[in-house]
This record gives sequence, C-alpha cells and structure tokens, in this order.
Amino acid sequence: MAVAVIGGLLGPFAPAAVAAPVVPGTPAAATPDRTDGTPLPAVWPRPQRIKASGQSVQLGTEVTVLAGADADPYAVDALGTLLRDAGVRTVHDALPGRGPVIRMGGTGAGQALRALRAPERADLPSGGYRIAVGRVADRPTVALDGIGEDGLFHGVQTLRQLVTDGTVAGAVVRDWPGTTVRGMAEGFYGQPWTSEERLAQIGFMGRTKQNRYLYAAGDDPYRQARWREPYPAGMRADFRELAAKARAEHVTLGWAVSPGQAMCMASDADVRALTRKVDAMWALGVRAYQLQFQDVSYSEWHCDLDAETFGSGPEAAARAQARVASALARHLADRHPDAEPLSVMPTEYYQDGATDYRTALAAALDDRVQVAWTGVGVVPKTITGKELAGARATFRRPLVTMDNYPVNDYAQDRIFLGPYTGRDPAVAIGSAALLANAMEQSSASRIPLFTAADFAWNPKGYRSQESWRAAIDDLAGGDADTRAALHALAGNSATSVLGGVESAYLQPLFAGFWASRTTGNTAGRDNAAARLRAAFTVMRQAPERLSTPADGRLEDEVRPWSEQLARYGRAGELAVDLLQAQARGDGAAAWQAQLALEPLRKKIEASGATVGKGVLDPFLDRVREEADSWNGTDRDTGTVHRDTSSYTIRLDRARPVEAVTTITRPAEAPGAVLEAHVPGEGWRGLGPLSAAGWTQTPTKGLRADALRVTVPSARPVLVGPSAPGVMGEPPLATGPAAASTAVHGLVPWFGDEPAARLDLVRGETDAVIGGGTQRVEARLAGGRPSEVKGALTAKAPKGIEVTVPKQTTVPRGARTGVPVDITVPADTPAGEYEVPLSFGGEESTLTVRAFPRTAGADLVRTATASSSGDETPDFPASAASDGDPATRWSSPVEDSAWWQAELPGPVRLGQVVLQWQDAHASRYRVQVSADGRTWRTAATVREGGGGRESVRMDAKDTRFIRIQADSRATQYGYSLWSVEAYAVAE
Ligand SMILES: [Ca+2]
Repeated sequence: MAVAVIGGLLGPFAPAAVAAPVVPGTPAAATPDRTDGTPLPAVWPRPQRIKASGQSVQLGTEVTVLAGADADPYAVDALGTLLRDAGVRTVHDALPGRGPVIRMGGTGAGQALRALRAPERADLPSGGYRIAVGRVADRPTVALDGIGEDGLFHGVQTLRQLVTDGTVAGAVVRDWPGTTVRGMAEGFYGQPWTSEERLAQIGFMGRTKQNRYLYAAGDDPYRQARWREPYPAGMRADFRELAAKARAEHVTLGWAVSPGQAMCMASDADVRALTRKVDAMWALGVRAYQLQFQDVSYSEWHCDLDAETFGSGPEAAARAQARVASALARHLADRHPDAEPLSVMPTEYYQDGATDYRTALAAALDDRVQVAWTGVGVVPKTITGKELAGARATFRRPLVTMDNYPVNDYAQDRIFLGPYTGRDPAVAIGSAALLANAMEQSSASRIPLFTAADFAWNPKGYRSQESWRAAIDDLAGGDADTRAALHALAGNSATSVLGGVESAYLQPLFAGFWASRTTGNTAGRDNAAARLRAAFTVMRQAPERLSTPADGRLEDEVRPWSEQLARYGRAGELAVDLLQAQARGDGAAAWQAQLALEPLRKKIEASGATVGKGVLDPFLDRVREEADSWNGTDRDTGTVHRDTSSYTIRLDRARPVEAVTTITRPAEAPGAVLEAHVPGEGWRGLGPLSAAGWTQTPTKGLRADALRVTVPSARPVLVGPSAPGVMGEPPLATGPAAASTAVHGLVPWFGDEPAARLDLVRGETDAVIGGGTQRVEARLAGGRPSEVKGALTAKAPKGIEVTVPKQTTVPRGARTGVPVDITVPADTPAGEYEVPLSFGGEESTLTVRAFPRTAGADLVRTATASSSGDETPDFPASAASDGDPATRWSSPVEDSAWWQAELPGPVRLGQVVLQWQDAHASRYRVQVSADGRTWRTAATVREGGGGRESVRMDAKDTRFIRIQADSRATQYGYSLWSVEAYAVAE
C-alpha cells in the first residue's frame, strides 16, 4: 500500500491566493436546481447544473485518491491542496486504502458517477466536468471526471467549494463553460502590474475557471515603439515564470503587440522582425497572440514603400494591416500549429456597422484571423447580441470581445468595483473570446472580474448582485470585519459607465434616518441613528481592516479610496451625532460635532479619490442645512456688520426678542460678550457666553433693535471664507479679524412673528367631483427656539370637504409636512374654490379646481395624431397614440412645438394624461378646437415636472386636442411616450 503524506507527493501547500479558504457563515447565494431543502454551499462561477443528492462525505484525516492514468497532474495537485486545507493528513493511492474514496477520471470515476446517478456525460464540451458524492459499495465516495485538458481541474475548483468543515456536501454536478475562451486583459495605461501581482492574478483566474490572460500593458515599450527589441533578461524570466504558473492554472498566456507606430507594413524584413519577436515570445511560453492597430493614423505611413504599395486612406490602412496579420497567421500555422488563433484589434474597433475600412479589412484578412472589438463604443453601457451579430457580419470573422470594464485609466479618481452588467448572454456565447480589461489595481479588479468570470461561465444563470456579493466575500476572505469593510468600499464604488446604484446599501439607512426624525418617536429615531452610525463606523475603520486581502496588496492599491471612505465615515458619525444632539436639545454637543465636521469636509473636498459619488456629499449637505435650521442660522433676521472686535445684527425695527442663540468658535472668541441695543437705553449686557461656543440666552421681555457679540481681546487670526450660514460682506482681507470668524451665528428669536411659517408644496390642486380624496401637503417650519405645538385649520368653502390632523408638533428647526385631504362631493358644481389654511396666525391659500368625473375608453387610441414636426422618422407623432409604452414621439429642439390628436367625433373633454420622456415641457397648454382652426386653451400647466401628468378640464365640443408646448425643461426638444384623453362622464 502506497501512502503519501500531504505536502509531499501531492505538492506543496499552496499559497492563499490559489486556494482561498471556504468562507464560513451564510453563503452568498442559494444555488439553483435544488430538489430538496438541503442547503448546498454556494459555488462560483455558478454551475450550469447542480443539485443536492446522495449523502455528504466526511473526509476525516485519511482518504484514498484513485486518479486515472491520464488525470491532469495540476488537477491532482489542486485536489491535494484542497484535502490538506480540509484537514486530511494521509492520502492512500490504491485500494483498499482507508477513509473515503475519491475517484478522479478514468473508468473508475465513470462507474462511480453512474452508481451515484450522476447525469450522463452526453455532449459535455471541453472544459466540462461531472461530480457526484455519496456511497458506492458501502464506502463514502466522491467521483469526478472532466472533458478535455481542463475539465477535471474545473471540477476540483467546484469540489473545493462543496467542502465545509471537512465535509463534502452531497451533490451531483454537471457543468460546462458557456464561453469557450474567457478571462482578462492587462491592457490599461499606467504602471504595469508587477510579476507578483500577475502570478496572484493567474491563481485567482484558475480558481474562477478563467482560461485566458492577455498581456497588453499600455505602457510597455517592448510591445509598442520598441517591439523589435527582445525583452530584457529580467522581464523574460518573469514571462517564463508567468507561463509556467498559467499552465498550472489552465490559463493560456496571450501577448499583444502594437507595432503600427514603428513598422514598414509592406516590408518583408519588418514582417520577419515581427515573426522573430513572436517566436521569442513563444519560447517564453506565450501561446496566443493579438496584433493591435487601434492607434494607427490613416494619413501617415512610416516608410515610402507603404505609400507606394498601399496608397492612402482607410482602405489602404486596412490592406496594409491585413497583409501583416495574414503573414503572421501563416507563420503561426507553419511554425506553431498549437497556437491559439491570432486576433487583430482593428483601428475601427468600436464603431457600428460597415465602413470602407472595415469592409476592406474583412476582404483582405486571412480566414484564420479573429477580430477584436469592444462593443459599440469604447466603454459601452450595454453590448447586445444584435450588435455582436452586426460586427461579426461586418468583419466576417469570429469576434474577440475586449470589454473595457473595469479599466479606469480614463477616470483616475475612481475605482470601478461594481458587478459586470449590461452584456447579453448572446455576447458571451457568440464571442470567440470574452476578455474584461482590468484596472491598474489588480487585486481590487478581482471584484468585477469575478463577476465577469461568473457571467462568462454561465451567462444565462448570471445574477449580478448575488455574484457581486460573492466576489467581495471571495476577495475579503473569512474575517467578518474585513468583509464588512470591503463591502463598504465596493458599495461606495459601485457605479460606472455600465450603470449601477452608488451606496445602495446606505440609502435605506439614510431614508430611515430622515423619516425617523419627523415621527416624534424617540426610540425609533435613536434606533435609526444607531444603525446609520454603525454603517459609518465600518467606513471609518475601512483602511485598517483591509490589510489582509490579496496578501496585503489590496490595502496599498485602494488606499486613496479607503482613506476617503474613512473620512466620509468619520464625517457621517459626526453628522449623526450632531443631529442627535440637536434632537435632544444639546446645542453645545451639536456644535462640537459641527466644528469637527468642517475641517473633515475640507479634506474630503481636497482628495483626488471619489467614493459614494452623488450620495455621501448630498447627505452631509442636508445635515448641514438641518443643523443650520435648528440653530436658526438660516434665518434672515437683520443686517450683519462685522469689524475686528464685534459682530452686530441690526434689526429693521425695535422688536421683542424672546431668546438669542449665539454660536462662536471657542478658541477664537475668549471672553466674548453678548449685548442688546435697547432704544432709549443703549447697549445692555445679556450675560456671559458658554466656553463651549454655543449659548442660548433667554431674553423674555427684551425689546431691541440690534444685537452684538464683542470680542474684547481681539487677536490676529487667519482670514478664511465667511462662516456657513452667515450672510453679509466677505471678511476683511487684511488685519485682525477675530469677530468675523469667531462668530458663526447670532440668532434672535422674535416674539412678534408666527410660531411657525406655513407654505404649500403646491398652491393648487385638481379634484374630481364625486371622486376620491386628493392629498396636498402643507409645510410648517418652526420659528421658535423650542418645539411648537398647534393645529392646522382649514376653512372649507361650501362644496369642498377638507380634513387635517387635529394636532401638529413642529420640532425646533424642523420642517414638518402636514397632510391636507380634499374631497369634492358629487353635487358640487365645477369651478375654482379657495381654501384658507392657517397655523398659529400664519395663513396660506389652497386653490381647489373641481372638475367633472371622466369615464370611458382612452379617446386618443382612435384619433389621428400629427405634430408641428418630428425629430426623426423614428419618433413620429403616432408613437404617442399607439398604446405602446416603448415608442415615443419626439420634437425638434423648438420651444413652441406641438402634438395633436384629431378625434373621430366631438366630445366633452375632461382629462388628458401625458407620459413624458426625460425631455419634457416645463410649461405647456392643452388647447382644444372643434374644427382644427380656431383654438381655445382648456388648461395651462406652468410648472410641468415631467413623468406622468394628469391635466383636468371641462371642454365641450372638442374634436381636436393639442399639447402646445411653451418652454423646454431640458436642452432637448419634447418627447412623449403617450397621450391619453378621457371624456366627461355624462
Ligand atoms: Ca407610445
């Protein structure tokens, strides 16, 4: 009996990058095709067929591995690593052996698979494999077989993920690659990856079943201007090592050369120089080649012979490129018949349709050459199967899709960590190869690249969000804190040209936080604040918690972004603390948080790294607005005057002042004093100011026409921009300016103004007579240094019913929305009704327009549509009346464009419903006519918001309806998905 101790015969203990531990805890996704309730561990890339079946197998410390005679040695090595990581210490390689039996390939595996009722091998393509787990002849057995050179290796990658705590889950798997060639390109401009980074990346590729690595470093001269020269010895050694690693991971090493800037294309000597370089790269282990012409100019040759031979222009360039490519293809076929097909990256690699250049290239290119493209567009948001088919028809060759995601060399403030999206499965299945272009940040690239590999393996089963979470967990490893930090970094770097939602996981926390602040439920508010604050804490701690992934390389790569994330995290914690302190009435603590927040926001602004784009800054801006509102510093209370020793607010008249809020920067205002100017008396001291900088001074009974803070020991300080919330002239450019910067706010709270300001979000509303309830929101903004309680009252005129809440509490500084419900009973005559609303003496009027009820079918569907003009024949007037939500009318860029429907007969028109595209009207009229010549305005919309808009009217004798636009809301024309019209119910 032969016994091998793990670590000996079965190869060395692999580095972590090759065999990442199975992440404990909740799997990132449920695996499909389960037939019972037994949970299977998640497997990535998602297998085509996997289901729970048979009994799971506990590996223990001894197993018997029976490998077929021709079993791939790299797969056997990978199995050895897997077993060692699972706790196996002794491996027997012949029967009877001990422990469970693992059969790898050969007839033994085939019989065991059959016994375990695995699906038939049938037409599994190369790279496919089968696994079955259970008991055979009363012995725990795991059976694997694979198709082609790498099938067994892929099977071991799946088996690794089926092992949890030393137990192989009972499962049967039948799996195969959906894309024959799949992988990545190192093609970015910038610092090429180090040898160490490339080796680690190849290990990652093996684990994720990718099989092509194309070296195309944007800043490598030896594949561009100096392509003739051999690589220096050190780089040659690196290529050799890389090729060996690639073989072990079943990855084909490719090399791209871009000779166009320094080549005489007609010269046989130059073609020989190119084939010599290709031979040299072959000797280093390169097995796939790409010839790149994307940077070639059509008006410039690099030798006279080219001009004589090819002429000039796009077709000449195509013929020249085809000559070189075809010569190289012939050379490869003769000298290296095992080489993968040559691909050419043409000069026109991203355009749509046929062009002179593309047609000429397709005609002249050797049939063996594949053509590379990037989709339609250099970084396309989507790539469709139709676009692929179009490009394939144009080039008449198999296409290598070189997808420019997640590469970020064109947006260096960003790292793109969102999942791969927007590519039709047909693009993967129909491409000769699908390669994703990586970022300079190699380890960080693995998040999007993991998802791209998942998509390429199983395009139809791909679910981007599940894949994305798994990708993050895979890179993070097993530590929960590291995982949380990496989820935060990726979650705030999730958008790109491909789309995505930035900070998606934070947005519900923001929404919950804001909503909790208006409910009056203190426990709910504190709970929402604590949850949001915890998310910010994870962000703050990100830099120190990312030290382990990718052997420490990730930490260095993403430092600018993780540090920016940490600044936002700290700022977010302070922002929550600030508003929470205000909510419990602790202005001093809130001001401390606000003081700490300001310099942090300056640092955030100064950073060149962008995270949480469009989400985190708006959150912090809103916090500042709410804080200013609570402090009252957003209120216009008087005219500000500053000089070196005092900060004064002059009121427009002598007014009763109930309290004064004073906010100073404590370090700059030692000994500051608050005073009020009382008519007939002069300046009167109002008491000391708090050393913490935030003071609220009760002044009941005070009548003043000015207030001031004086800083007696004014000392020179640096002049900065005026403090937020303080209106007035900018600070002095020279000299001491203590009071200018020392005072952040001086806010009198008046006794002679309403307790709360009242306004309506919309001052008018349409309501249907005898219809349902219409809700309008009234807004209250507190005008007191404490919460304001009161009742909103409505004086409903006869015929209109209005319901408002009995009691409303407006917290200090907060805006509160109060619902106002309007109902118009069936017997109310049509017309305009005024509803005066009041709260604490503040009044506002709501106009209710009562319209008759409508009924019946949409009249526009039987109408004839026309317009003042269509943008193109693709967007005709009839597209707004066709009932198809996917078609639209679009006008030229013209303010006064119109759309019109001619009805079969006259109606009493009651309602028009418009569905605008983004290009909508901000102002328009609904006009009606009996004859199409004389028009009258039935309704005017002055603040059109786009989207779906319902407009009511009562227009008798209407045969023609015209949407007469007056003002465009965007730089484009007008565009309507649909128009509907309904008649008044008679
Ligand atoms: Ca339509």
